[in-house]
Amino acid sequence: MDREIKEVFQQFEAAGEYTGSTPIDSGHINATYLISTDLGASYVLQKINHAVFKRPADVVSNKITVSKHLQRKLDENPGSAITKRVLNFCRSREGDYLYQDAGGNYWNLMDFIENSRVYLKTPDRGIALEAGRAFGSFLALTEDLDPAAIKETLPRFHSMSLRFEQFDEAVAKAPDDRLQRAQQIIECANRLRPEMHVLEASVAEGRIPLRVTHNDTKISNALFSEDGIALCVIDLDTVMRGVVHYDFGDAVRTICSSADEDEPDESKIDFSLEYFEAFVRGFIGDSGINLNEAEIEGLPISAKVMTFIVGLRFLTDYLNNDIYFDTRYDDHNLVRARSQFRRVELIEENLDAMKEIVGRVVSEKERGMGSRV
Ligand code: GN1
Ligand code: MG
Repeated sequence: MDREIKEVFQQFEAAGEYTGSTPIDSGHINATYLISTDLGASYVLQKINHAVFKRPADVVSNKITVSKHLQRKLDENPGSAITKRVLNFCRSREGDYLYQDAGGNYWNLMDFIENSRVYLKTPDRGIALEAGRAFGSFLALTEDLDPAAIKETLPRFHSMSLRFEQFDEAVAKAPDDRLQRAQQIIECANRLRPEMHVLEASVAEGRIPLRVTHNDTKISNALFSEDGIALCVIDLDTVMRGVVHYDFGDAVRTICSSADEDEPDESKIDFSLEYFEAFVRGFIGDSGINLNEAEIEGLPISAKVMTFIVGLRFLTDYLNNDIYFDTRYDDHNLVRARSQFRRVELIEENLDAMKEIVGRVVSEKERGMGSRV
């Protein structure tokens, strides 16, 4: 493996000689490696899972379009932009940002942002605030990027109808043992089904503007400095056209809890209103994002819907014998699904308080008050 990684790395224009690689395994789809070199600079090498991303060239094209746009914005407003750093992709020796090896695998390489770290779960409200700033400013800075410049790499990615179609199909074909172990949670998904289409319906009504969205705003996709300042949003694989709710809702799923995404012990899964308020202050109050009334109105419920959709996808994959997400043990996808559905319950319990917080932060923003965390 090490030899393969070294050979692929050498196909890119990078400074320094390869000295070693370590897998970074926080992602569930693509394989990612941290590469070290004799000159001290490090790189992140990514193998794109082309069973999932059928057009890897489009994925890389989106990454380049967005990161070049962000870099331009940062250069124009060095003082005002919250994003401190932007991903920088390296060209292959053939001049493209994407390299295809003899085995048909697709790779891309980017600079590692030095002195940075990620969190797999949220440690405190300062990180929740900073994560809100990072994901909110990603949307603020891409507000003037024409969504038509971005390719639709995973059609209907956040479509609830599609996810239920896939779920129903999986239930029909699932092996008996898995069906049995998942019985309770399948019932839970079916109970919630009618109310989960609200976001899709309001998008279809056309009151919510389409913009460039990140679409995978979990806490581990923000990069922080050692002293807890958000530096950059990473993992641009799923950047597509979307609505603010995709990013806001999915971010709440992991940022407003101190539990791991796959926490198996339900009693350890919390929902923190304190983190939620900090996150909202960062996302709406500090980021420079512009939201219309319909967008604001849908924010709290989007947390419930987006957390549910991820849970439904884990459950579907469990019923399909784990063909999509990487798993580390037998029931991993089932545990992940339960953990998301527990969060859905907790969000439901806190929905009124969440609406109040969003309303308060929006009105403070209108009155020109900044974040007060
Ligand atoms: C997957 O591969 P990764 O970990 O960045 C998934 C997201 C899910 C996420 C849940 C292309 O993201 O949609 O929200 O797992 N990505 C894809 O952790 O399906
Ligand atoms: Mg991702």
